[in-house]
Amino acid sequence: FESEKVLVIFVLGGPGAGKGTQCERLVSQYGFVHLSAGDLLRAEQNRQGSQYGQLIADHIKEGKIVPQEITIALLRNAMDQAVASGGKTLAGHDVGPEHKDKWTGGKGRFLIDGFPRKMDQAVGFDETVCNSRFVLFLHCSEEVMLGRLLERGKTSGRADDNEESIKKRFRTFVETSMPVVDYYRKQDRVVEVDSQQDVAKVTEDIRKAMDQTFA
Ligand code: UP5
Ligand code: MG
Repeated sequence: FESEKVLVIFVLGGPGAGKGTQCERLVSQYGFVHLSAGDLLRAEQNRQGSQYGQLIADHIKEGKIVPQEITIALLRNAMDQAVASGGKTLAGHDVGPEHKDKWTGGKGRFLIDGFPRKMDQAVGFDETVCNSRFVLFLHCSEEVMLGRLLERGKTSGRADDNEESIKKRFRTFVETSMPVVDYYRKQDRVVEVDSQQDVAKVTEDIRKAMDQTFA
């Protein structure tokens, strides 16, 4: 796809801040395709014949960042697929008829959730895929995120929703991912929303920021 025709918004925030939840609530209104880097990695981990399965599993359990080449290739592939099919994803999502005009002639718009979370990924994506329009940063305390993730861990089946892995994810977030947010802040490209509020209020705050972009 041609990078100038594609709009990308990065959605960042700590583990359990609510990135996935909020992205799901925004897709239908604005005609986005939502791509979660973590979901793409988990799908690749489970894909028959993947040469990266074990490496991805080990990184996720330890809360470490998978080498950027793997994640960027998965994102690019998913973006290619969505643009080529006019807004459909391999995972079966379709933007729906009311948004088809945003997905014709090679155009497309994406919410990319949980990426970039290390400086080399931010630079690599900018250089090889495209620039993001802005960065939505969901702010939440560790205490609240821990409570959410332990609760979700009762049913999620995620290998990293246990106290030990969660603590490691928090450390990686502070040490490795916050510098990325600060890098975008210095460029004045960050919109910050308090994601400790209830789900609907967070969505409402995000919509205000979105409506300025799409006005
Ligand atoms: N919940 C959500 N919002 C709420 C609210 N306002 N009030 C009350 N409850 C709320 O939400 C988490 C839980 O909280 C849910 O139960 C939800 O109902 C509730 P969710 O929307 O899932 O939060 P999210 O921010 O998406 O949390 P997630 O656990 O997915 O965040 P992570 O960033 O930890 O996970 P991700 O899947 O992005 O990455 C996992 C791992 O993959 C990383 O640790 C890393 O090892 C690897 N990775 C890479 O290596 N490279 C990448 O580029 C990306 C990932
Ligand atoms: Mg998520």
